[in-house]
Amino acid sequence: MQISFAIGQEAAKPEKLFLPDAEILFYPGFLETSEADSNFIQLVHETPWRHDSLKFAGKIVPVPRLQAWYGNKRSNYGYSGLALNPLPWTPLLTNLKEKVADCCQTEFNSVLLNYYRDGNDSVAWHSDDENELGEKPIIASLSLGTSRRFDLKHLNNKLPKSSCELSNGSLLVMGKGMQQFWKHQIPKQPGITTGRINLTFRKIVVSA
Ligand SMILES: O=C(O)CCC(=O)C(=O)O
Ligand SMILES: [Mn+2]
Repeated sequence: MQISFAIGQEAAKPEKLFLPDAEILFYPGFLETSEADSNFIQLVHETPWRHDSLKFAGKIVPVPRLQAWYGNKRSNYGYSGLALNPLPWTPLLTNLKEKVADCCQTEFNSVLLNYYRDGNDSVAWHSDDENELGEKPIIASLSLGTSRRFDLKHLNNKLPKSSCELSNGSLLVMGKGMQQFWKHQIPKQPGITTGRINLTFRKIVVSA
């Protein structure tokens, strides 16, 4: 069975998504469309996108999207054997970080940018549960450009899967329980020919 979230169009009002064992809020119109559009274009052009490859079962596989990692000094991050050193904050990313932090009433020291060039780009099922994110991370996910489907599944496979559309300018705040009990993915949607950028603001726990 599949349940979908009912998503309204009202700006700056969160919708609480009801998922067992997790806190998750969705702000459909977090950014005005015109601001989201211009931020998308600026980021496509000014970001030094990297196209990494990962080793899976002895094979080198290209990551199916482009990425960039920005943050405070020493907020190094890694997943699946890939080490990312942060680029310094740009004026646009600093501005977005402050807006998102204000909304979430928390601080972030880094942001991962994913650029899905079209519907063939994706991110596979995973939880953001790396040690450097701490035990109960708050991860705030800002979407720019073409809407993409975001799927969620509980680690207990008996619960129904959920999904929602991450639209241009929307903010999804994943809180307590999300990385511990749920996995998420952006599936491939081959009919989509236009791009999307996602920014996940995170707080890396920097050891002393
Ligand atoms: O693109 C998205 O909405 C999700 C990205 C994601 O899950 C990640 O970078 O960990
Ligand atoms: Mn993730």
